[in-house]
Amino acid sequence: MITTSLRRTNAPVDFPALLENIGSGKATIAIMGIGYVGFPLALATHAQGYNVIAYDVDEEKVAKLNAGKSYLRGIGDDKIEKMLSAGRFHATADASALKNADAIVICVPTPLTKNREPDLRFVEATVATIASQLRPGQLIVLESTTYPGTTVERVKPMLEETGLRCGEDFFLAFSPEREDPGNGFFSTYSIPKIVGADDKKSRTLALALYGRVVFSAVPVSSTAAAEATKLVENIFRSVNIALVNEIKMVFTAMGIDVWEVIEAAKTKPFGFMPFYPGPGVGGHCIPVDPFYLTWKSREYGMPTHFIELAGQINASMPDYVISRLREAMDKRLRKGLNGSRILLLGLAYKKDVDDLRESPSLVIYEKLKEAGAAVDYHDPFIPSIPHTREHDHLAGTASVALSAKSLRGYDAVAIATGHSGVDYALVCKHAGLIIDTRNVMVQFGAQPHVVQA
Ligand code: SAJ
Repeated sequence: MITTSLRRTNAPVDFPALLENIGSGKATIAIMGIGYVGFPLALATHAQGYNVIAYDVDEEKVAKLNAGKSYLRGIGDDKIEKMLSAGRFHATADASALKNADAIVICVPTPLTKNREPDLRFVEATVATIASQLRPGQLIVLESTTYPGTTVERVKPMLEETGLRCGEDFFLAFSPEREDPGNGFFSTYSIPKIVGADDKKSRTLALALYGRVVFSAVPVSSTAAAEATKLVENIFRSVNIALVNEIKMVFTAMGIDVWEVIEAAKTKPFGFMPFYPGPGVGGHCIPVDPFYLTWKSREYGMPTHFIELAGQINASMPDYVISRLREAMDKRLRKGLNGSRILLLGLAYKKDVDDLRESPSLVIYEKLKEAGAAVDYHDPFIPSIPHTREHDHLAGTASVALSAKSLRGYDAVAIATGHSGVDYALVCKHAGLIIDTRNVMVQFGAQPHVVQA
């Protein structure tokens, strides 16, 4: 650890040179956390000519990157090989490499603790690593989704403990990630990027970086405004998904097809945005991010009714799906769940991704087993269940193949994720009872053995 006195040099930072370096693409950019956010960002910064240091604590990821091997669906080995052959790219787990970076971008997870409170341990560990190497003339950007105030209250003090001053010796900004895994339409480059900083120099440098890496860098007045923007984006989704889930339950009780109603409402050319009911809400963002604001708002004595109610409704959907399954089996098969055989179609948290994080399908899977059902799953994107924090005892369970014979062997098939590429005609033809949470079966017209859930 360089002592504070040594770290501070009296020579002022050559700000114009740093700005020119970053703005022209000649700079070295370190990206910390090479996951679903950091990996695309490394590609996007490299594509703009920067020298990219891909830092990750996972030595296996580092070795794969340096060997030109991808570990993320949607990013082929060829993309890494292209970076390696162009040079200007190196992966490392060695923090001392950070000293060579003109800008360091933090892309590590921000989950919730078991008590559903912000868990900033990955951010804090990463900032501590940066602080151990921080030198004058570096821009630090936090991209991880977090509550308003994190950059100023948690990140900045840790970096200023080195004796270096924010806005003078080093520079600090917040720019929320907007990666949407599996979205084939928008790329890192084509998604506008919010950029917030709390001093002019930091904002100028951060805008110079993102202004080159993405097609539109959108400045906001502070890091808190940038942190808040990302939360609003995802709270908006969580609340609207919960609303449509509640409406689904009401209309189902009324014998109205909520999917037909949404399609009809979509014909309104203004003032309406469709959301669709489902078996619950998964992923690394929507079930998590809103509660970062709930937690912070308590500090101001402000309630967050919508956020908490939306979370409750969305979290209750697996139980609703199972109640609809029970009802249908009771009425049609005169059978309970105990001792039944159920096939769960789709384990991933959303269509056409291989990501299980917070997936409601796993909750449904566990609850069906607790009810005494024998449960199999079929998911073309998940050949076998990987290790997960909450459902680790399911790790290694394999996806079963679909066949006329196998389908006929189940008391019911529950469609939880509407992946493309599944033979739904085979399912429709051979499954005795289908519980459809994604309206996938609508393509076959009204089917007496299909129950919306
Ligand atoms: N869901 C519904 N009904 C809907 C939309 C989603 O039940 O109408 C469910 C999905 O099945 C999934 C969960 O909600 O289980 C989350 O879905 P999502 O479409 O929000 O997908 P995410 O979690 O990948 O969200 C990301 C977010 N991106 C970032 O945070 C950078 C979100 O802001 C994006 O808007 C979203 O992708 C997107 O639009 O795809």
